[in-house]
Amino acid sequence: MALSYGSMADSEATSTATRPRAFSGIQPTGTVHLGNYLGALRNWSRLQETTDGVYCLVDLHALSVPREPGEIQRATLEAAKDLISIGIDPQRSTLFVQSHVREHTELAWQMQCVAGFGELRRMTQFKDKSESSQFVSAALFTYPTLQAADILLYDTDIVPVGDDQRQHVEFTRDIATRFNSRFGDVLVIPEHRIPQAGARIMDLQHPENKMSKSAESPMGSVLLTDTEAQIEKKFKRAVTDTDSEVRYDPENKPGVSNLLAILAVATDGDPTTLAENYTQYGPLKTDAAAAVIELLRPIQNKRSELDDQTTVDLLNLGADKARDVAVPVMERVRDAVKLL
Ligand code: AQP
Repeated sequence: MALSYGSMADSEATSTATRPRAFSGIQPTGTVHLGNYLGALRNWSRLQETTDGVYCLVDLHALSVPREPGEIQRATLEAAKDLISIGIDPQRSTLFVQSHVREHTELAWQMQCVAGFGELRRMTQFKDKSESSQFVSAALFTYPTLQAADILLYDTDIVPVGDDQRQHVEFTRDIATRFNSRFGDVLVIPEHRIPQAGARIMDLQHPENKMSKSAESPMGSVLLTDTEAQIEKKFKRAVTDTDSEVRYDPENKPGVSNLLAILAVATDGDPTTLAENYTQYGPLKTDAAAAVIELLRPIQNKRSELDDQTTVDLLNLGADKARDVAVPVMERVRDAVKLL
């Protein structure tokens, strides 16, 4: 299959050293959902216009909870297709798999050596995930140090993420600053870029929780691969509340506010203003579903054109480009730490 992603020369021409660098990652742990897209991935795609984008499928992070052998392999390929179809251009940006660049785990160790046990224990994602798991791996606990390494290995300026990752990016800044104060001016201190709208899309069945790949009910998450009928059904069954007033009030009316937020982000509107158009939940659900179907249609069309081999080739290209940046940064760190 012949898909055109431009030439290498094109990519070099657009990726100039003067652009700020954006880095972010996603776990290949299931089909990308609407929360991932509106909270992070749409921003990744847009930032390609103004930044040098480095986007990573963080397969090693996915191993921090028990998985069947082979599960992550397939999911990584599918997640790569998701990212390409939402608009990440593997020629213009760097799209790669974390485990293909060994420097991530080496830098993660250096980060563990400057991170405090107490600060890791305060991470809300660890608290949430460890409470709901039977087996809590050491990797789940040190997860933010590997995430810090992912970011810092690319001299990253901007980290486009959803609101749930705010604390991890703050932690990255803290430990990078600590590392620099011990070893010299080695690491670039990054900033998060969290969208004003869509930063926390909630589960349609449990609107008090964020939409998540590991959600209990499949009806709570809208997947990028869902059919029109599935999307309509999920919105129709979305949990609202007992009274029937349509108002944007995330604290007191989380379900309705989530529907308004989704409709607003999908149509570039404002949730409070949109609420004035509705007196009942039914039409709001119908309109939110229709807007999401329109939003996802071009992504789904593009995804159907991608095959496995093309995707693997593009990821290999990405790994080469990622190593070009990561290897010298890791050398800088080794030199600063001064081992024999
Ligand atoms: N609900 C959300 N709203 C807005 N942004 C979100 N993100 C995740 N959920 C929402 C952003 O998506 C990027 C990738 O995050 P991830 O790989 O951690 O995906 P996940 O869906 O959040 O997965 P879980 O639930 O944490 O873990 P698993 O895979 O175990 O189910 C990030 O930028 C995140 O902010």
